[in-house]
Amino acid sequence: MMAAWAMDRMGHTKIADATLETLKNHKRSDNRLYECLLRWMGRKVFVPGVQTSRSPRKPVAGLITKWKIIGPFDDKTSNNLEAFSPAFRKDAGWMPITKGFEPSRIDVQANIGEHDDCSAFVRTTVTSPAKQTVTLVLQCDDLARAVLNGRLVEGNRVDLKRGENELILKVIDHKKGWRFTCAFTKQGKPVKGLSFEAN
Ligand SMILES: [Ca+2]
Repeated sequence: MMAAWAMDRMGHTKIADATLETLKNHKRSDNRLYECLLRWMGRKVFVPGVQTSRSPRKPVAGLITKWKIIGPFDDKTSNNLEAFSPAFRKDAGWMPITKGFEPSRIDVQANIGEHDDCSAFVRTTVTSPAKQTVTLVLQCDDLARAVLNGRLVEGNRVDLKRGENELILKVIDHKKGWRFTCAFTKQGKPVKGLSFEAN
């Protein structure tokens, strides 16, 4: 497994893929490590023995994909601004999200590794052409809470101001999978004219 990872790191993608393919059918003692490896390498996750016949998730139109991330943190609280304090630290080491993009969500573990009972923060700058009230679509495995322009969001109706808006999410994982979905909609459709920047 580590050889595949090393090959991938060195840019030998084809050799890494071939090694992963042989590992796929190999009788391994640690499927969880294999799954973790696939995530780290930004590959599609194949987990032997796990039911995969579930219907695929519908793509989310307007899914926001420009994010920076910090984490993991031990804290899983989200009921007040205090719970977001690591995201407001001047020395927070924000990193761009570069992996784990799915049509309906973003895999946190593809970016910061596999962890349980923890949280991470993601942030994006939303530029709106006008002041407007929109719907925040926010889903997470397992929990998420949003802070928009320094205020904790209650419910799913939010006011965007004209120009730049700072959106920070706390995405919380209890066990195993750790993914989130975030979009702005109006009458069920992506809000027109919004742009997003990870900065
Ligand atoms: Ca989970």
